[in-house]
Amino acid sequence: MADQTNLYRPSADTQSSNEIKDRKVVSGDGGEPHQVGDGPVLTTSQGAPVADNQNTLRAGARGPALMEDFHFREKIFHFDHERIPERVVHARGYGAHGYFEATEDLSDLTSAHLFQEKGRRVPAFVRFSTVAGNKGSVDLARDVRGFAVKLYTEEGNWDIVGNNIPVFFIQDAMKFPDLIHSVKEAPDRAFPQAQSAHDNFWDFISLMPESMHMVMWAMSDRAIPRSFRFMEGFGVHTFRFVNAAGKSQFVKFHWKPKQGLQSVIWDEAVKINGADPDFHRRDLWNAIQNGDFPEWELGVQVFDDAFADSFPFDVLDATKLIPEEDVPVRIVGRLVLDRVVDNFFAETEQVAFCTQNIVPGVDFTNDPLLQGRNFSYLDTQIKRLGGPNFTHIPINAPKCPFHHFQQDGHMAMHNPKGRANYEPNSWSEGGPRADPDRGHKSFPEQIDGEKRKVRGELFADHYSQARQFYNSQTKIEQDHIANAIVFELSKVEAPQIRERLVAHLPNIDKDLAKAVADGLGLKSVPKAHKPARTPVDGLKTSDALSILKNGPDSFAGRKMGLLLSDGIDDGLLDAMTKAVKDAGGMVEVIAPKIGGIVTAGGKEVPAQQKIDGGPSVLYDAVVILVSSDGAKVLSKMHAAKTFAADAFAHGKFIGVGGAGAELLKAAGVDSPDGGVIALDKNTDAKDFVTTCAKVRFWDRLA
Ligand code: HDE
Repeated sequence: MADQTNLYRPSADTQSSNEIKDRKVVSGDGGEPHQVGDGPVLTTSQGAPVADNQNTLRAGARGPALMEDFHFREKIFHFDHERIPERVVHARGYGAHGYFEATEDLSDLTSAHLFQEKGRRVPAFVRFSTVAGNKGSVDLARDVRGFAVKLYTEEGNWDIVGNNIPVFFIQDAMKFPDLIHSVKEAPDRAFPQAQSAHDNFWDFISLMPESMHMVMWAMSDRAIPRSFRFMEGFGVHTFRFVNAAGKSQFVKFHWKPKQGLQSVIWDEAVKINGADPDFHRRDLWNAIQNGDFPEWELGVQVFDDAFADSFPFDVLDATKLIPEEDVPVRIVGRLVLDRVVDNFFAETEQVAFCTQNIVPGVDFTNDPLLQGRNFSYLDTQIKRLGGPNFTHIPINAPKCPFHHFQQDGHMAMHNPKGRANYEPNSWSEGGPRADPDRGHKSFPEQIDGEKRKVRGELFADHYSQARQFYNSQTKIEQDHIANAIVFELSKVEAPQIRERLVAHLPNIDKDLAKAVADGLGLKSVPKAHKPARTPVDGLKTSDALSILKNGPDSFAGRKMGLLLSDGIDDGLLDAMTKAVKDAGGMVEVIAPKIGGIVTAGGKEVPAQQKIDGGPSVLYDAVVILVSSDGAKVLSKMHAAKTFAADAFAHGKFIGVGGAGAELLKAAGVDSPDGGVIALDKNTDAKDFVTTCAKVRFWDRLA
């Protein structure tokens, strides 16, 4: 019987810390100098101590290398095999550990062990990702974000493999390879990377009316989140909860960030990708390392067959959502991320999410996308991780007892013990047996149908919810959607593709169609495609769909950039630093030199960024606190002027202390508005930080 106590654990020798330790450097056997120290002895993978890690074994100092050097051969062979195939989608991702706690007893709805009692906690691992880009691509591509959660429950691993958008581009898994081929680099030229702004993607999309709802989301600021911490997650599909009595209800899963929703704007995204391609992963790492643990609430929308039958759309259609106003989201748990990984590859890269990993009390529905995924995820892990034993890798292994008769295969690490590896058997140590009471039972849904390649009738409505989403946005958000479509289609070379896409938009909103047509320089809005099914009229708008209506209520978790020069007032600097920290935010000092600045009072303040490495796009709000000499120096520096000009152009709140106004002027900000706030006295700092909770001075961008 397989046993979970047998997991391979390498010794943890090194810790992530910034501490520097000067080790003694000595010369090798007449060769390169090398370090000795009081740490463990370097060994081969077989555990043999290594004497020299600088020189291969040679016949003579200038002679040929010898094959006999087993240490050299092992080191190089292992290096040669370091890479595994990256994920075919969601290749770029970042993970963290934490826990999930049930805040409600849901035993009336589900027999899931986790929900049998309020307060039950299980370990969790979450991996966030972009979809289209390769592993080394930028974090702020316009893209959907993966939000994959593994809950290590006492009755097995439960994976909720979701996204930050509650609907999907396609309705049937059959179309997934086409969708992904179209968005990834074109096969003949191998570009563009991590972008949807190209002909192939829009060619496919414009021929797939079912994608229109998701396109509205993907063109909204949801696709350029400020941070993983400030985005929602969704299970997307309709699942089932099944209780101990066998009663089933439908359920949709939502993750709601306690931090509030926040996105960047497109011009920021473009610049952040240059300034810090790791913006999102760095953000998550820093927050967790600073003890500012991000938290999400788990919400469920639970509904029965009667609701499903009365809903104007098919609840099995993943291109549709159920508005929160129709079925409220009930908060039933909390997810907290409180630990970064020890090793990126071992954990984040090797974690294998599978939609088919569910636990008793949870079940699938016949959503054709979900059913297809249940095949794909297992299949892809076998390829990616090299065999069926990927469940033996610690990050994937259950943390509850597990016993089965699966055996052998590459890298088998806990094969069944003893003689019995089959069942039934009559050996006294005969191993595990199925338990009809505890085991997972599929909901015995009555199925009756013709075997055909078809979809449900209601799947054919492709525009109603796209319109509902668009109408639920604030004016600013609607403008961003129009601008994003114009941007993307302006990168499309074939005019026919541009027009074919625009011809969908009048079915969503006439003003949107007109704005996009104008933005593209079309003479008129093309004739609308005929909808396959008459759209549903009069759908109510839903505030839950807007980011701006669900923004933060404090500066907690946000980052203030302080642009400083020598000779500034100590009091204001201290007051600002304190105000940001008191609000739960972070400060980063940007200065002309990385060595930092010296205040008027003679205090040395180290910088985290030299001005050209710390543009204002990296911060949620900025303060320009400079002396008049400092303002003169900075006003001649392009990076400093861009810092100020961009902060203004991006609608940021700008605190101005000392001679900061001079830099703003030099940057072309001639008419400061209500979002540019003079910091005359130390007490202004607190008010400024309170104001910054609004994230942007939206009037400037309207
Ligand atoms: Fe995935 N998807 N997907 N997907 N997906 C993968 O599995 C697939 C879909 C999602 O951080 C792959 O391990 C098909 C919807 C996330 O490791 C692969 C279809 C949603 C992740 C795969 C979909 C997702 C993946 C690639 C259409 C949101 C990253 C590597 C039916 C509900 C998980 C891997 C991680 C990854 C297949 C559609 C979310 C190939 C066939 C809808 C978050 O198995």
